[in-house]
Amino acid sequence: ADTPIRRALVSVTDKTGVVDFVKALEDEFGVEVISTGGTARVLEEAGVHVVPIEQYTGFPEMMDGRVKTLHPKVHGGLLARRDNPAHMAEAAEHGIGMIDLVCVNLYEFEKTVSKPDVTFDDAIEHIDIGGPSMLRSAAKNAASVTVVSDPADYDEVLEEMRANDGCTSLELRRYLQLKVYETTANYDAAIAMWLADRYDEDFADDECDDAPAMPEELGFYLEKVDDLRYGENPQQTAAVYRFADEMADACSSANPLVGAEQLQGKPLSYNNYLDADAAWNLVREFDGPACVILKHQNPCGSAVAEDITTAYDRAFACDPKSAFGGIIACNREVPFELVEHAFDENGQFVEVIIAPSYTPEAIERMAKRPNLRVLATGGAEGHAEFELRSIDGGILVQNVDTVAEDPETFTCPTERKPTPEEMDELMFAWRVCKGVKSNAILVSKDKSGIGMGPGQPNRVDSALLACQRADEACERMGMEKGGYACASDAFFPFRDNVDVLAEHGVTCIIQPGGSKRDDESIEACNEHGIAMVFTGNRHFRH
Ligand code: 93A
Repeated sequence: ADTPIRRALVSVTDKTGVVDFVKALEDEFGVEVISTGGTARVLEEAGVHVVPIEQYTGFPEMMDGRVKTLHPKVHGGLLARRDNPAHMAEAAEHGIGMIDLVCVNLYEFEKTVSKPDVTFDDAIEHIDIGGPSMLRSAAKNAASVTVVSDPADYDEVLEEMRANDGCTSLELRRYLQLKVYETTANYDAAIAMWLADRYDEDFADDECDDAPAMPEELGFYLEKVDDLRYGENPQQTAAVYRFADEMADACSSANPLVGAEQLQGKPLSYNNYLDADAAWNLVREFDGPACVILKHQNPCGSAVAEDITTAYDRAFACDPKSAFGGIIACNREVPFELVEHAFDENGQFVEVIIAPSYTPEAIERMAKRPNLRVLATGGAEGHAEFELRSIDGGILVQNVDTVAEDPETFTCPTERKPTPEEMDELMFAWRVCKGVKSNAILVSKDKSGIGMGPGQPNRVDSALLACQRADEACERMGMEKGGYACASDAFFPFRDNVDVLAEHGVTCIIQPGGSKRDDESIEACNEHGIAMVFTGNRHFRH
């Protein structure tokens, strides 16, 4: 049968509700309450009398409070099995009284380490040892001991005691027991994660030594190229593999990214690989000299020009802010001037540059930026036949999106037809748009992708973003706003997209067509004097 609670130990950092709780324990149930320094002070100040822990154990709190409750009189009183005569005899022999209730919440470790200027020592001091020890001792003995680790449970404990002559039910004790181990598990996990980060910062070398090893059978198709420092985030281990044999034939292009020669710089990271791949696959689509600057999978700068340095300059001018920390991809040999423009004194920070090749002068100049990763692919031709993506429990395989874009097969349903110059511009926008995450809207002018609206679930938002960026670019470059070409990776479901684009000075549009409401979009174009071209195929990129 349950026995009433006679003695409690209260030691809390979060003092919410503790005064009322202890008052009730003492006044209503005559519980003897033992308490630690700060908690005792708060209670005494509120006029609640408690037994100081040092009086109870006969030991002072010591070592800056590191040792206050770690004592056999505490842990013996919590762990002794009340139904075990030998336990009870040992307790009596050593003068250990039973503690029936523990009310503890812990030093605020997570709150402490979330402060931006936290020191290592300060964090360590906020690792609670005595608190979790008491919680765990009491929870282990939940058959007899009530353990309260959360102020939210004070009322329920009191209510049960009121209803049961000062006892709690086994059901409640078991619930509180479970809650303790969840609490201490989370507490230790937070400590371990924080320490792991600090350890990496202070000691980790560049390689993660436990990068994922592919199952052996896959070794037939895949060869490990390198362990990566980490994956998309530091808590993820990672490696890069290359396709072998027939897989290589199907899933690699003539000039693949994996296998490109790295001329200098730190090893590529996981994200570098992903972004370099997206940039490289986009820039190689163009026949003329083209440059793409890519960030987080999207081309924030893109241009085609008479020479590759001009293409770079224009791509950079599209959005210099976003270009910071980006990936530069070129489809022509990179000359000295391009490097000079990209990396002058106050030049931008670039993660990776990828191109078919570099002139010797360019290579010499880039050596002044030893961290810059420089990749030479040897050429820009070709596409893989298939691409693979992993999903939970399997992989998706599809042909690479390489449909031949033949303007002869395009149609123009609007009253106004695009001029040859507009058609040229539209073809450029259409190509870049293919490299933008869906829903993708790309606004261009003078063969520069100055406005990008990537990855919005709502196409109108993509259109708005793209137009705003384009207007900003014009302002920055002192160009007149408007006169834009616009590409959309998929059809317009409603005319609202056209209206938004028209408002911002788009004069021609290229899109797949094929919506049930194409008529509405066509009508909107006619109202605004916009020339619209239907390609008949779309280029989602998820
Ligand atoms: O420093 S400790 O790890 N050593 C202990 O022996 C100890 N006993 C209780 N921390 C310890 N506590 C913790 O002190 C409790 O978990 C509680 O969070 C806090 C309450 O201290 P005070 O009553 O002095 O405010």
